Amino acid sequence: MATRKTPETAAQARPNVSKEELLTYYRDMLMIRRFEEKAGQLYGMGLIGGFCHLYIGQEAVVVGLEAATKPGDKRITSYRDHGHMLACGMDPKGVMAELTGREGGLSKGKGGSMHMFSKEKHFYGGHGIVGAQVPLGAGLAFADKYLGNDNVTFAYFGDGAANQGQVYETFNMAALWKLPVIFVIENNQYAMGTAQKRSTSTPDIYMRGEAFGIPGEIVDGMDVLAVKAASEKAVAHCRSGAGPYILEVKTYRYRGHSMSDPAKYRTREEVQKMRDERDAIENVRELLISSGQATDEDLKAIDREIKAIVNEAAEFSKESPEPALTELWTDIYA
Ligand SMILES: Cc1ncc(C[n+]2csc(CCOP(=O)(O)OP(=O)(O)O)c2C)c(N)n1
Ligand SMILES: [Mg+2]
Repeated sequence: MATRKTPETAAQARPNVSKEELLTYYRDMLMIRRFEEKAGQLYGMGLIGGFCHLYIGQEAVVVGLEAATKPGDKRITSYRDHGHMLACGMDPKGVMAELTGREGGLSKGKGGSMHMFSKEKHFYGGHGIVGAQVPLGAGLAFADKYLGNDNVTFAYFGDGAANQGQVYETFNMAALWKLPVIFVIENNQYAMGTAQKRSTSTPDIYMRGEAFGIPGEIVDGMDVLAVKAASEKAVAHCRSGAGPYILEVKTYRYRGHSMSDPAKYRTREEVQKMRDERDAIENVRELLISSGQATDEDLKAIDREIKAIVNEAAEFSKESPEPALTELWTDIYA
């Protein structure tokens, strides 16, 4: 097996990360992974219908970004949204029951994988139209600016979505009006079966912000500490009233685009290499163990706790009843 590259450098570069902090990120990333593995199983059993896009491999992106948020901050993303919901504190039972289309789901079983919301946690979807969440995210930031608070909006989108025209219309308005929005490009290198180099004229997408005067940077999305540090910087910029910021987070999805992806556009070896050498959860695990901050047994205990929560969510998502027919014409207009 190939050697890992991140833990040693991460330990050297950031010696002041506390044990508690590292354990929190470990736990939060593992929660997303175990949840998604379970969702994949339920899909295979026919309990989840329609589309289902898993976040496995990308966990460090949302966990690192959420680490710099405060209550009141907002987030909006695409259809690859289960991890974002868990990371902002939405109930795993409600997320899983939405996937199975049940009454106990966060959209009462009427939205499914791609259409879940939480006003309480300021999670504004879950959007199936590629790129559509980007202008909506700017709108959320506009509202906060108008109200005069210091909240920040995180608008997540993919490398494929970054080629949508509406993204650049949004960049222009966000820069013009100095909106407190962080544009997070989750560059997982593929848009369905299309590799970034086949679809995108430049290797680094964040540079497109320059045309609008929006600063930005590249972030290693397989290193949760690097993501957190970049998030803090971007948040400080936005809260200060300086306008939008772009974070292009380089990441990788281990599973197919959705559950129905034959994955013929890349080799098994490519995926295995990322898992072996760069996995974000494994990196934090090794950092905790090599620095003597946790034992293998401590981390196994965390895994058992998480599996119990996820199993409970799965049971709930099977037992919760299907929505009543009368629910068909409710929740249509706010
Ligand atoms: C406007 C629009 N065009 C096409 C599609 C079909 N489609 C769904 S996902 C996707 C790829 C998007 O890739 P990316 O933005 O990189 O996000 P990722 O799936 O990698 O997270 C496409 C083309 C769509 N849903 N909406
Ligand atoms: Mg992509």
